[in-house]
Amino acid sequence: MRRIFITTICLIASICVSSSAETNQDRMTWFRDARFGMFIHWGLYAIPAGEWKGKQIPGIGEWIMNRAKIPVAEYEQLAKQFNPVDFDAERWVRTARAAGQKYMVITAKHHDGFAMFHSKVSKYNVYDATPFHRDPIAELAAACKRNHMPLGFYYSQTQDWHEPDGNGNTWDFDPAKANFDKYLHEKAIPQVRELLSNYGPVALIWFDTPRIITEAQSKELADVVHTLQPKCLVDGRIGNDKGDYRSTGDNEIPVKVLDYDWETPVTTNDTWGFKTSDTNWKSAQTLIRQLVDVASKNGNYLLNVGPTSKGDIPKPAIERLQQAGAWLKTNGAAVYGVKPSPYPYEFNWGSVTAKGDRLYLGVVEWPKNGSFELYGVSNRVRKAVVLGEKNSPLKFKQSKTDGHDALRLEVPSNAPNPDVSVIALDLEGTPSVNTELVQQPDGRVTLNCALGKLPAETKLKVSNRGITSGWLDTSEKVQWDFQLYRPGSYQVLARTTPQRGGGGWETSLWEQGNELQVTIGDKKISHALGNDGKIADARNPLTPDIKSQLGVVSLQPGAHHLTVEALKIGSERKLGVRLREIELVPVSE
Ligand code: JFZ
Repeated sequence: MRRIFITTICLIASICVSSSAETNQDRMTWFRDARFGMFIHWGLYAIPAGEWKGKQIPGIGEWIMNRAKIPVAEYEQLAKQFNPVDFDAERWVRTARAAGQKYMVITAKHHDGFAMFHSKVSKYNVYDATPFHRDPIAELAAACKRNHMPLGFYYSQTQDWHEPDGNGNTWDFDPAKANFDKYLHEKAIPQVRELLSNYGPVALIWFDTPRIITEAQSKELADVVHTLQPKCLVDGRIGNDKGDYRSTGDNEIPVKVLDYDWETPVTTNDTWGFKTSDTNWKSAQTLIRQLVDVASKNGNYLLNVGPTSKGDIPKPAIERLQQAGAWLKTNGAAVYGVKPSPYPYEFNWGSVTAKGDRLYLGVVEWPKNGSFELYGVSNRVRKAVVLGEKNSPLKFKQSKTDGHDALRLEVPSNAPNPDVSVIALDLEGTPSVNTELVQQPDGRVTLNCALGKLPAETKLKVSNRGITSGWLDTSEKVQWDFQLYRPGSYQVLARTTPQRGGGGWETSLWEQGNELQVTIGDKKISHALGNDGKIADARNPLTPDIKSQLGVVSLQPGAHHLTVEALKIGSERKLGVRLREIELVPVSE
């Protein structure tokens, strides 16, 4: 009797688990361990590769149909030329594997509406409409299965420039007549069902540009995914907060640890889909540094490649992937399966990750004087080593200087690794660190707006990167508490960030005529924001900040409270104060 009861309970429980009762937490496990994935943007747009009728079309390659306003009837003709004879799914998967990437995501259908899989829902697909007459998604799924590589599909659920009822094509169709719900139910959902029914286990569906999708529609779509494959993840761009995890803006790395699951999609050059003219490749060093930094903030790094119309991943991308793979071979322990940094803020020298009783210090700026210092670790350190170095462990000393924990490591005078050198610290117990904002060993105090306090009634918004927007009113303020350890004179710097323009740094916008006031205890300084130089942001090297000196204050050690306000706000560009950080830099005697 009792046994029957238990069996029944188990049966009910297992039914629940195998349906959509699979919780978000269950689904996320592999994703949290993976940290590094390969994104593939591949479609008909690889044929024009950025050029239409002899003209270079500005912007990202996969948007060419939109940017050049190519009529559906003309764009469709590209299908007849699509014949990627070099396509070899096994080789792509091996490339990803050798790069240390733990999942792959490929465009099953991008905004152009062309399915890169054999779809029964629409003849506008790679199997039926091209001389290739193969299903690359099926081939990739098989290769991924052989190599135990999780595979996900990008699916553009809202924009579809091929369909009158899809969103985005304003040059062929009248948006006022579009019935988006019809498109969603007659093309998007049926195709998503195909993807989840015909290709084995799907790791995730990467929806994008939610735009006009309603909350009910996003939910319906997420439910379709989770009902067909309870383990399949849905990214945040499904819209209306219905994803299992969130995506940042493209190529955007947040300034602090985020307490939810997230991923940043990143281009290796400046385009997603292949574009012949785009040779602006990020260095392998930049990519490796970003990967470690993203992991330290609890995110995943989804690095894109845009294969050619022949089916080849461009050589510069392959080279960078190989370099990332080589770095990860030695240093992967600092990336895979790690927890984010226990510190809420960034370090100027690099990024921290954690696993069990270990802290990994990913050092980008290696000290020149043979000594590396870290404040705030209260555990006893058992051992310190540099990953990949056969030498004896590093010598170190822990002390309580001026009442705070300080760790000093003796390190080689040259960086062991030019990209990121990883110091692994074995601790007694799981890391316990001081999470207050404190003066760093180099004497600086960095106060990012994402870590500051805003007034209760504020119109200010602070972006993921810690940049304020909407600061158009002199009643606004940002405040911080911090600990200073050393008395002295400090230059007060403001770092503001220009608004990105369409064409890189030269076209970025920066407000003139802002004046800030900084109050620390009973000391007040104010200064107009001048352009005192550009400072590169090591994490986001493409968008440097502008540094402005506000004045010098002399401070005693102890707890301090700092308030920044705007006394004047420039009105020319209506950008307000785009403040990222206030920094105190010791004035050398
Ligand atoms: C979208 C697509 O339009 C693009 O073609 C590519 O697939 C990319 C990965 O995603 O573009 C976006 C979407 C969101 C932002 C920027 C570009 N964003 O939030 O900053």
